[in-house]
Amino acid sequence: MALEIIGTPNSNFVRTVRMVAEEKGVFYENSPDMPHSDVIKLLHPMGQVPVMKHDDFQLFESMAIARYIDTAFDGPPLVPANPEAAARTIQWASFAQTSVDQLIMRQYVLEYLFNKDESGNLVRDNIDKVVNKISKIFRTLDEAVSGGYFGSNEFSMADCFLMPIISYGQMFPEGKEALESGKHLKPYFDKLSERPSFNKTAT
Ligand SMILES: N[C@@H](CCC(=O)N[C@@H](CS)C(=O)NCC(=O)O)C(=O)O
Repeated sequence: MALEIIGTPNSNFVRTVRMVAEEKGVFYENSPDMPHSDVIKLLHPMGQVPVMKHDDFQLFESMAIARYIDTAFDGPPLVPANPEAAARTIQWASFAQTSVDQLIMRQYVLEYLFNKDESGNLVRDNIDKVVNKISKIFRTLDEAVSGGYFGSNEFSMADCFLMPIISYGQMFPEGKEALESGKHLKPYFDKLSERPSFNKTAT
């Protein structure tokens, strides 16, 4: 059976693992189930997406899925072979999956998308509490991509974790300004936005 990536395609983490599959040239199907749907609750203890099936092998957690796709299939490796370079790649991928995702996606983007009052107007309270942290993490990211890619001078799995988050973050004013105020991050974002793996996974 073909690789099946399960989860709504507008999830940044679903996009990450799809980007990994696209970069590897692996054929896959994307089933667009929502978090906490009956299907997902059977496959992930917290009802989160993405989850993956490959024949009778099942996985949850985007890092595990990304590593599986990278190592179980042919195609360009997305984690270098050298132990130090590999650890560095996973360091930045994990940083994106945890700290960057928490701040930019959970505490900023989702607030813009869903925290509305009864009349449908944006409630900014939580956004205003994190704007300084947003600027700071964008500065960290700006420095981290100064070699051309995320923590590296070669494309890697870390870029697959970062790009979907930056893509969402720059849709809103503070994120856009933070992206554009750095020296390296905007050129990085523009360059990687041209990759087929990024375009084919856009929603
Ligand atoms: N650590 C998980 C996080 C996955 C995650 O947060 N997915 C979001 C969609 S982007 C989700 O399912 N949210 C619903 C929830 O957390 O209840 C991973 O890396 O796969």
